[in-house]
Amino acid sequence: MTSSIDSIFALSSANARSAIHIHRISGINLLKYFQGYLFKVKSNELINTSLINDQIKSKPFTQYLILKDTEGNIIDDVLFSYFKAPHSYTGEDVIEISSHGNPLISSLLQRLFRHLGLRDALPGEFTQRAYLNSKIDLIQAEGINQLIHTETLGGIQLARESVGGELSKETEEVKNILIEIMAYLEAHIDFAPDEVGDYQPESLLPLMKQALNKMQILLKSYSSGLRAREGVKIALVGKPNAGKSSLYNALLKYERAIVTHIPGTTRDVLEDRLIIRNKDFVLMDTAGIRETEDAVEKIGVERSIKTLTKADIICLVITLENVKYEDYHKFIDESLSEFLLSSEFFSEQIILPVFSKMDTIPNNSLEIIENSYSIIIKDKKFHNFQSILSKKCIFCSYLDTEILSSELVELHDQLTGLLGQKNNPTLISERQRNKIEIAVKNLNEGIDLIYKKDYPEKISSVINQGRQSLQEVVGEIQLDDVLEKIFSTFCIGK
Ligand SMILES: Nc1nc2c(ncn2[C@@H]2O[C@H](COP(=O)(O)OP(=O)(O)OP(=O)(O)O)[C@@H](O)[C@H]2O)c(=O)[nH]1
Ligand SMILES: [Mg+2]
Repeated sequence: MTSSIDSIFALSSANARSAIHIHRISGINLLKYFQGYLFKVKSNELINTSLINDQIKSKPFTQYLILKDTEGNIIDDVLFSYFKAPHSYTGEDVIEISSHGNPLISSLLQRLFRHLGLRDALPGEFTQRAYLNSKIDLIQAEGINQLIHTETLGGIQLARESVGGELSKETEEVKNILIEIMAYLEAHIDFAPDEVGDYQPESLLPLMKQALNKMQILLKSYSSGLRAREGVKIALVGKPNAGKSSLYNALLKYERAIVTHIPGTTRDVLEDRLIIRNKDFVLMDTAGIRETEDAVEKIGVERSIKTLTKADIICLVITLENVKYEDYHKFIDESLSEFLLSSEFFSEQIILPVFSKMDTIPNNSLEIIENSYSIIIKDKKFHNFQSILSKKCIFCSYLDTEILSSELVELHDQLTGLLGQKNNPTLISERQRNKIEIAVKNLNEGIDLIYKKDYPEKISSVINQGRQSLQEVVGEIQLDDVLEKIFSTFCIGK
């Protein structure tokens, strides 16, 4: 089936000078448009397009051909591919023409397409047609869009999984559970107990809890997915001169931040992408936190504190460079207290103490520091931070960040869960999350109604609302404006 009446075209590759340009066309009976314009390369023999149409079935037709304009002048020699409906991306007839990548050639081709009666495609219109022709569902469409736009390796992995249909399958499973619940309720609304058994709504609770559990796992996957997609955010914070900017540069492997021996060097928050062992991070360097009368530094300190709220991992950089051996314990205790107890901005961040400039302190002090740290964090005053404060501390210097890198990779895995693995579907859009949240709310309401021994009609109606919301996740949406909003974020030609 097809919902479209006109045939569309677009340049699907970037319109820049390049080796090739790919033009895509989708519509009905497409080959007839090209009758009279396609010729064999060597013999210049006219191609009979109706013959191609008769010959091919599910496999695409691809041939190196000459394409001419309305006056019989050669536009270009092209790779001409024809995918016959429904065996194509959109489910309609699709033609893909690979020409030489000169914008001038492409404009000549587009002039011909318009002359033939084809229309310029809107952004995302090919994928929209694929969706309308049931080639993909809405989750897969969103996955395709993210596959193109994501800037991280994690994002690619998640998008690919979405296109693969794992999330669609999981959503469908939950939806089927809700349908099973509704079937039970509806049966007891319509039929007498001697026909369908006694009405025992409590027997539905295990099913409802199973559905709820599945949806809660999905909701959780959204924030882990977001981190994998956008990069886990690391903030380097601490006192002035602790060595934050030096670590920033060492991790990025180039001199990005200014480093001097003067406390208060960094004023602004710096932010860069960082990839360690194929894991995406966003690394942030901040101004050293201290009381200051300097107006500029003050703003820097305020920004540092703000950055903390955005971070997933806070590396609290501490140096024992100028601390006497016997004062280590006291200094670590004070540093942690000062940072943790005076702030109200921690919620779910992981706080990782990083002892810097380790080349300046004796090698044999590592164990002492480790021991002191593990004793200090057990103190009652840090009770509220037990779940976010790392159990181990990290040692590094600007010469050696290996242990820090390994720990960051481990925390990345922890924060992003087991994303990207089979059977572990992840929500990839705010829209999907919103729909699942509504379904969770409906289901909780249904459970409440069962406990209150409310009418089956009312319970069924609430569960039905949840089912509808799940249906909208995969895309059984009637609202055109919602669809338009989704597809308008796509590229032209996709
Ligand atoms: N020996 C040694 N010196 C270091 C190390 N890291 C930083 N330093 C020195 O310590 C001083 C301060 O380093 P920065 O990286 O600017 O410290 P910061 O924490 O960014 O300081 P502010 O921006 O002022 O908050 C500089 O003179 C660095 O060369 C290290 O690992 N070993
Ligand atoms: Mg600095």
